[in-house]
Amino acid sequence: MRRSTMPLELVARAESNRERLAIVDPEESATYADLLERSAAIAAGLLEGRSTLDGSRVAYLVGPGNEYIAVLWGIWRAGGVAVPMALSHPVPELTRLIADAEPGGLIADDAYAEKLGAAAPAGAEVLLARNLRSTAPVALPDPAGDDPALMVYTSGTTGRPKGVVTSHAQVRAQWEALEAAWGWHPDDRLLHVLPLHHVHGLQVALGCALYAGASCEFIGPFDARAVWERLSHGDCSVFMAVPTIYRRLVSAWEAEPDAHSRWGSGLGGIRLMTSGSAALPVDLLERWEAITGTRLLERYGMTEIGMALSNPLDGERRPGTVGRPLPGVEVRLVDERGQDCAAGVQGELLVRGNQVFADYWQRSEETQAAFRDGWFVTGDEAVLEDGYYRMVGRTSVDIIKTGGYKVSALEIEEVLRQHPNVDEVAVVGVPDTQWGERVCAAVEVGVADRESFDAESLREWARGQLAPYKVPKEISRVDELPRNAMGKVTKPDVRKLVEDTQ
Ligand code: MLC
Ligand code: AMP
Repeated sequence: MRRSTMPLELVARAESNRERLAIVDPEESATYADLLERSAAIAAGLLEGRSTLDGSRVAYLVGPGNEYIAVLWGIWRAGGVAVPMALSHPVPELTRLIADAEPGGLIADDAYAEKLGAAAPAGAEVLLARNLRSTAPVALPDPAGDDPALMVYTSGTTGRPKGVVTSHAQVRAQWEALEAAWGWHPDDRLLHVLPLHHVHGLQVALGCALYAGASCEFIGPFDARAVWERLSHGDCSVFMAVPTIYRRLVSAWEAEPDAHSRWGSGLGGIRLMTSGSAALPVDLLERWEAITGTRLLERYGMTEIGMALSNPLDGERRPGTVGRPLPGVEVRLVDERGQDCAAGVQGELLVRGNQVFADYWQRSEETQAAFRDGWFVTGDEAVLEDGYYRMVGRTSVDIIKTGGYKVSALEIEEVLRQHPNVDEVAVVGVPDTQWGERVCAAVEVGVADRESFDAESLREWARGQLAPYKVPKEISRVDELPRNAMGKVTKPDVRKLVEDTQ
């Protein structure tokens, strides 16, 4: 028997907030009533007379704003699995993801229809969001809690990105943990600046705001001055970003002393500013506090688990740490033998709880390998100090975090190897003040091509194949990559070599 846990509690809550403002976007704002009406019409349009999409995946490429949410909710309300695609991805990368996801439907807004069409398999139709309207009301299905809701692609250590499938109950558990911990309230207004194809922008920011009945405002692609101007109005209460964005906001502040009194005047309305997706350097936390009077709340999470650890809303936010487990989350630190670590001893972080994902799409072996005795193995290293967790690194050198995006060195290598002049390549992350880590590559090219090798034209080629944040910022040509006795490329040596040549 299907277990009903009212996964679309989101819809029930929206019903009770009908008149409240849900979305503010540069085109058109929407109340919860508007979102309910639009999403029901989209669901009906997707169903085309069927009773449910029954877990079929629907990939969508839609810019931030109220149409995005209507599409997301419409997919859920039709019983489908929402698969957000990245606006910044070039066609070849979208093509690879769509081929992997095998979606039963594709939706785009007017601005992105051509791009999605170019990435779609031959004969597949791209539905235009604005055309998905049904005039006649239809009965919508009631997905069970265990039914899949969301599939977000994230780079794993195993080359190509994997689809992380999360059920309705897990998605809801992720919102509820943060609602309880961070005091989300219908009177909140979130200023939203993050991409919507990853959990930070989608689940932690947008999802929680709407679950709580709050308002979420989009102001276009991230622009530091525009954010300061918007914050200066004093009516935004919550802001969430990655450290690179805070670094940029600090730079914009420092570059414009004449704007300080105006920009600073609206900060009194802010009750919460959070940082995550990458380590927040203590100097940045301190600089931010000196400018704004607000101490950033740093938290830790991952696509597969939602948010796991957080500094407190009230109480001490300790610089350089990610706090304690969120409500409903259990964590452990284990050594290489799988034994629990004592306080003060670094180990790998394992996580368990209702918000942990269901599986990697069509990768049962990788799903199995990701869990140990029911605990999800994060690949992140941490240490517990005086009751607070501090992140200390990752178990794999092939996972890089750049500007808050997780990228797989192996995936980038696989793509660069397809260039005709590249014989072999090694990709590494190099510490960087702006990006946290910067993606760099060392390439071996054939003897005949060495003289004519041009790193910039290789980067240009890579831009056509890979998401912009995966394109190496620097590419160094080497005669031979460093290898160990077994012939395996040694990444720490590559990193040193790349740093030395810059
Ligand atoms: C853009 N570029 C990046 C980059 N973002 N390069 C490396 N890393 C990034 N993150 C490229 C651009 O394509 C461009 O390349 C050059 O860098 C400068 O671009 P820009 O215009 O200055 O960058 P911008 O578009 O403004 O983007 C910067 C940013 C963005 C910080 C706003 O990266 C961003 O929104 N990051 C947030 C990512 C995020 O939400 N992660 C959450 C994952 S979920 P060129 O070659 O054209 O010069 C997760 C779980 C959790 O991690 O715990 O939250
Ligand atoms: P993603 O796979 O894109 O969801 O990224 C998740 C990864 O981001 C985690 O595995 C961590 O490596 C990293 N991460 C998230 N938050 C933090 C944080 N506060 N400090 C350090 N690393 C973080």
